[in-house]
Parts: sequence; C-alpha cells; structure tokens
Amino acid sequence: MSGGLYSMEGKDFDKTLDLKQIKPYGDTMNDGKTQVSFTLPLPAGEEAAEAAKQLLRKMGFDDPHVVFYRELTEGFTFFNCYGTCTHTVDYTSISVPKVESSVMDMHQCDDFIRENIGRKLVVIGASTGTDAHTVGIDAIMNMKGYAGHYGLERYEMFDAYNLGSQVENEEFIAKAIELKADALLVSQTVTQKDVHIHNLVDLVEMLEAEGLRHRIILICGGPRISHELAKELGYDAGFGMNSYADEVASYIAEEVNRRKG
Ligand code: B12
Repeated sequence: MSGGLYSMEGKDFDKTLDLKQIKPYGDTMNDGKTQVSFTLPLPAGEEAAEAAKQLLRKMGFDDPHVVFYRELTEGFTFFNCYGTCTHTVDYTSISVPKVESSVMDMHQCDDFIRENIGRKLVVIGASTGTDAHTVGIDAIMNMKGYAGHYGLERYEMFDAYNLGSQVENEEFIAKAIELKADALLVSQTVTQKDVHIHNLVDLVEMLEAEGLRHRIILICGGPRISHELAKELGYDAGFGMNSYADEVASYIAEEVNRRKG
C-alpha cells in the first residue's frame, strides 16, 4: 500500500505515505503533528500547564507543548497544545455504514417521484424536544436551500412542513397523523448528557405504540448523528454533518418506491 500518491512533472513529493499506518500530517508526511485543545478545571498557571502536558503524554503524544492558555472563569483554564501523535490507524480496514441511495438533483428527483410514485410525498421536519437549533433542519428543508442545494420546500413533488424547534414528540406525531406523512425528519444538535438519544428513542417508542412506525420513513440528522447510530436507535436513516437536501430527498423517494413494491 505504500507509495507516493502525488507527483508533479515526474517528481514524487512523498513516497512514505502508507495507508495502513495513517497518522496526522503537520509539515511533512508521517510527522504526527497534532493540535489539541481542552479545558482543565484548574486555575491558570505553570502547574496547570504541566498537568496539560502530562495528560498529552498519556493521550499518546510525544514532545507535548502548551502554546496558549487562558483562564476562562475562576478555576477553569483553556489550553491550546501541540504534540506528536505516536499512534497510527489502518485506513484500508475501515468501513463505515452509510445511507444506501443514489443522489439525484432536484429535477431528477421530482421526475423520479412523478414517474414512479405518481403523487407528492409529504415530509414533516422539526428540531424536537428541548433542542432550539434550527439551522440544520432549515438547511435540509428551506426553499432557499443551503450551500447551493435547494431544500425540500422547493421540490415540486414534496409537500414539506417545517415545524421549527422545540417541538414535542406528541405534537410531531399528531402532525404526522393529520398530514399523513410519508417521512419524518428529526434534527438533534445538543448531545449533552445524551439528551438526543433519549429524545430520539422516545419518538420511536411512541410511533410504535401508535402502530405508525412501519408506515413512516423515520430519519434523523445532526452534527453528531451517524447512519450507524440512527439504525441502532431504530431509525431508517441518519444524516450527519455536510448532508444536503438532495441526498435526503433522493433517499426518501427511492425508499417510498421500494416500499410500494
Ligand atoms: C447557532 C448555534 C446556537 C443558536 C441556535 C440558533 C438557531 N436558530 O438554530 C443558539 C444561540 C440559540 C444556541 C443555543 C444553544 N447552544 Co448552540 N450552537 C450554535 C452553533 C454556533 C452553530 C450550529 C449551526 O447552526 N450549525 C450549522 C448547521 C447547518 O449545521 P448542522 O446543524 O450540523 O446541520 C447539518 C447536518 O448536521 C445535517 N442535519 C442537521 N439536522 C438534520 C436533520 C435531518 C433530518 C437531516 C437529514 C440532516 C440534518 O444537515 C445540516 C446541513 O449539512 C454551534 C457550534 C458550531 N459551530 O457548530 C453551537 C452548539 C451546537 N450549541 C451548543 C450548546 C451547548 C448550546 C446551548 C445548550 C448553550 C446554552 N448553555 O444555553 C443552547 C441550547 C439551546 C437549546 N435549548 O437547544 C453546543 C452543543 C454541544 C453538544 N454537543 O451538546 C455547540 C456545539 C457549541 C459548543 N461547542 O459548545 N446555539
């Protein structure tokens, strides 16, 4: 697996890249240079900086340096540090579960729904529980779109309802019943004390109790959501950071079509 990946005018920049032993890149291949930041519940000072360095060594960093620290509030100090990572991972052995779907653009997706399903699909989205973050669900649903990808409200073949934030699961389910939703889109951003897990699992249990779970495509998303976690929690699909509406729309369209047959 080792060998130079990059070459220009026949001259290899680096011949030491080994995908079986990947470590951070700083200035040169395999130097392991890493920036780490964290807060310690200690007053700022030389002793706190020494504690930070000792922790870095225990984390597997050689040659630890504290390059910046500042007391955030009394008894809590924030650190920026550098160190040389001593560990490697085998990139070639990695496999990450992902949503299985092709990605159509908005027009292709609308055409796909028209031709294969023949009716508009109803999707309802919300940031649920106590979560007040709306930017993520808006990015997926908003007419204006996000990063050049139009949201579901702009699609001709979706009826998209964005309920906003802090929507209780009961209210979400009542809307799903009222509007005969094909898919529910749940956004969760805050993960402190695993609040997202409790909230997401509650929704699944409530849908099961209503006898609705199997009739609805249940999707969750957020910066700390993965497809793997979503499946574990009883969802059909999970979308993490850097997700776009066209991926979500294509997945829903293909899944409704799959279930129809
Ligand atoms: C803006 C913001 C706020 C705003 C929110 C305004 C609003 N209307 O949304 C305000 C100021 C209200 C806020 C409040 C709080 N916040 Co805040 N906030 C942020 C911030 C800076 C940006 C989040 C954001 O908008 N990202 C941009 C969007 C586009 O990205 P995204 O959400 O990841 O969405 C993408 C994907 O995840 C995915 N996606 C998201 N949802 C969904 C849903 C579906 C169905 C699908 C398919 C995909 C999908 O698609 C999107 C596009 O790619 C982050 C820090 C950061 N830089 O990320 C902190 C952050 C999220 N907030 C945090 C915290 C702690 C809070 C507070 C608890 C602070 C406090 N102590 O009061 C409160 C919580 C209030 C509440 N009850 O929820 C923490 C969360 C830590 C954690 N892991 O739990 C963060 C990470 C900051 C930090 N480093 O501490 N916050």
